[in-house]
Parts: sequence; structure tokens; C-alpha cells
Amino acid sequence: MSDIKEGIQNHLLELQLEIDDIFAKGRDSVVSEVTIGQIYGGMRGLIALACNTSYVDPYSGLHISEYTTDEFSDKLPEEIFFLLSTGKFPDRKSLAEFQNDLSLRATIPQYTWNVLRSLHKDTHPMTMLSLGILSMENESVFKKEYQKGLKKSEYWEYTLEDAMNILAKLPGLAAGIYQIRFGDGNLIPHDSNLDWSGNLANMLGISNDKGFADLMRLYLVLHCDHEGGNVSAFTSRVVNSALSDLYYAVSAGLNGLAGPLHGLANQECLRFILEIHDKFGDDPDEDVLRAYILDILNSGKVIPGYGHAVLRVTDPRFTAFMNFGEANCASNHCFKIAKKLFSVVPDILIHYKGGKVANPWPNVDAMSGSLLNHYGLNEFDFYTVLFGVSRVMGFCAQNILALGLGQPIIRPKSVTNRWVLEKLTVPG
Ligand code: AMX
Repeated sequence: MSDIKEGIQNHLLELQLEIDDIFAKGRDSVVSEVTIGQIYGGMRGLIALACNTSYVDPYSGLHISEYTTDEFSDKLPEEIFFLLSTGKFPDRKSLAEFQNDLSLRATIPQYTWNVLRSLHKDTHPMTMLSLGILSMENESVFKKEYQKGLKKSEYWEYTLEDAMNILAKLPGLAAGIYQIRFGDGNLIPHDSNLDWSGNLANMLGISNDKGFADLMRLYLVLHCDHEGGNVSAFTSRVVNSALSDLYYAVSAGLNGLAGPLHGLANQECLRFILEIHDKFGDDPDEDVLRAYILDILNSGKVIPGYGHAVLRVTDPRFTAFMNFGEANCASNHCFKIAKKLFSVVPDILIHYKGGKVANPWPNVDAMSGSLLNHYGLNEFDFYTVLFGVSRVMGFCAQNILALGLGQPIIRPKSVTNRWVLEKLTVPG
């Protein structure tokens, strides 16, 4: 048995013991109530899911297992996937075994390239990524084993197989999409001497600067997971809960990530910074910037990169990117503007409309695009693909653990307006 599989098996035992304890203490205890506002308002704040890969604390941000962003931001994505799915970092031997296993599975079938090359030249790279994964669905080991007859306790093992195959192919798939969509269509081959993010950086063929490979590593680490209730992770889990295999579930999650209120938001931030650059040059005066921000707010628009549904402080992932920028991209015009926005925007948002903005601080998207710009990755439409490559780690880990814990199909109850009206008029 591979070390990661053994690690997941042990983690599942620990998690199951905790759940047994929770159920023994109060399976029927009420921990959350739902208001009518929440029923009509996207279920915001409703506690209705258990997810043990990561959690977001409003004040300390993303935690994977018990580690804070500061504690894991220097790791490799492979170590992060290990942590997400086993609750522990791998030792050197386990990491090498895992990396080697991924390397052996990296080849992408020719029929996937045929599908991607046959699409319209303007097809969005996120459509290509989602289709690329879906095109390989016939490779699902889970599906084949399920058709033969599989015990429920074995579901997670074959889902792990699918996860390994999908993750192994992702850097090549993403880089191939970049070459087909924005380059000359020639693919740079996978290099088994490079790690997962190193391969992505190399196959993109954008920059030989070591800083670019370092940025890809950091980018893939910081976007890996964000609890279970966000649009893409939740979608992926709902689809997989029907025992649609991981290819269907990952593709579905990516379709959610492609939305402008979710993963696509990152490209808006760089567009905003470039607009500021066009208007005011490399080093805009802070007062000029303040007046510009107020104009945008007064016209009813939001300031991209600021605010968050859960966080109530500066996103620690923003800070990690900013520290990277200080060390590697300090002279870049976009980085300088992003930094200046950080010193101007929060103070304006704090006082905006009597403090209605719940979080005036920057989120991860406020900085990432400027760093990509520094290394010459300026095709905005590709940014969400990078986000997606990283976030698939979270989709895979969440689904493996949910299946390993025997979680059933997800099926909340919906109600009609008439039902709600009756509930409001008939007491009790
Ligand atoms: N600029 C201006 N107004 C903002 C704002 C911002 N950056 N962030 C929030 N507000 C406003 C909201 O529009 C809302 O106004 P309304 O009541 O008139 O509709 C009010 O403040 C309260 O909203 P909130 O509770 O603070 O935020 P939310 O949880 O509803 O939304 C988010 C969160 C991120 C969508 C929102 O802050 C926003 O639109 N930010 C800008 C876009 C952005 O950066 N998106 C990336 C998010 C990170 C990610 O998921 N990738």
C-alpha cells in the first residue's frame, strides 16, 4: 500500500472515531438554525456541512488541518495534497514516493488533445480545462470497479486512484491549453526530473526565471482549498455524492469556479490595476487614487480584490503573495500599484456607507495577478485555470474523505413560497 493511501486510511479511522464521539454526545443536538432570509439568501452562514480538509477562520484565515497559511505557504503542492487528505505532512520518503507515482501517471491521452484542438479558437480556457478532464472520464478506475461490484468501504480507494490520475495530468493539461489557446500549439513534454509545480512552470514555457517556478509553487499552494461550502467545492461534492466519479465531480467543480463571483474574480483585479496604470501612470499620487476609488464606489461598482464573505482581516494569502512580490517583483508597476491600493482602499471602505462593507481588507485576488504580470503571464483568461489546477487538490481530498466516511448522497429540502407563507401564519 502506498504511504498516501495508508495515511488516508489512518486519517479516516481518526475522523470516524471523532464522529462516533460527536454522535454519542448528541446526534440530535441543534447547532444551527435557518432563517427565512438564509433560505432565500444563498444559505449564507448556515452550518450544514462537515469538511475536515480545511477551514477558514474569519480572523486567522485559511487553515489546512491545523496549520495556518504562514505554516504551510513554503511547502510544495504535493505536500499540501498529502496534508489535505491525510491530515499530516509527508516525510521525505513518502513525498518522493508520491511524486514518483504522479510522474508515472502524467501522460494525457491523445483523444483529449484532439477534443481540445477541435474547439473554437475563442473557447474560454476554463471550458477547455473542464472539458479536458471530462473527456478522460472513461478512464475512471472507480467507475470500472463500481460496475464490477464494489463495497461501500472501498469507494474511497478507487476515488484516490482517480484523484492521482487527474492530479498527475493537470499541469500538462493546463499548460497544453495555454499553448493551444495562446501559443503556437506545440506542447512542451513533461519532465520527470521536475516536481508538480516545476513541471507546470516549465510546460507553460513563459519564463525561465526561477522566480516564475517559485511563483507557480506558491500559487498552487495558496489556492488549494477553502472549506466545503464555496461554490466549486460544494458543487464537486454534491456531484460526487451521487457516485458520479471524480472526473464528473472535478469538471463540475471547475464549472462553478469559472464564475465571475468566484474564481474568475482574480482577473478583474489585474484589469483594475492596469486601468489605474493607464490613467495615472506607474506611481499614482495617493490622493488621486483615493478620489478615483471614491468615484468608482459612487458609481455603484465594487473595488475588485477587497472584501470577503468569511474573512474579517487581510487575507493571509494576500500577505504571502505580497511578501513574495517584495522579494521578487518590487520594481513591477502593477505590484507597486497593488501595494499602493492596499494603503488607500481599506480606510475608504471602512467608512463607506456607514461601514456596510463587512471586510474592508484585501483578499487573495488583490495581489496574485500583479505577480503573474511581472513574469509575462498576461492572458487574463488563463488565471482561473491556474486557480483551478490548485483547487482540484481540495475537490479530490474532500471527496475521498467524504466517501471514506460513508457520507450519503446530498439532498437538502427545498420549499415553496406558499409553504413559507403558511409557516409564517400558522404558529408552530
Ligand atoms: N467594494 C465595494 N463594496 C463592497 C465591497 C467592495 N470591495 N465588498 C463588499 N461591498 C459591499 C457589498 O456590495 C454590499 O453592498 P450592498 O449591501 O449594497 O449589496 C455590502 O458591502 C455588504 O457586503 P459584504 O457582506 O461585505 O460582502 P459579501 O459577503 O456580500 O460579498 C464579496 C463578498 C467578496 C463578493 C464582495 O466583498 C465583493 O464583491 N468584493 C469585490 C470582488 C472581489 O474581490 N471578489 C473576490 C472574492 C474572493 C474570491 O472568492 N476569489
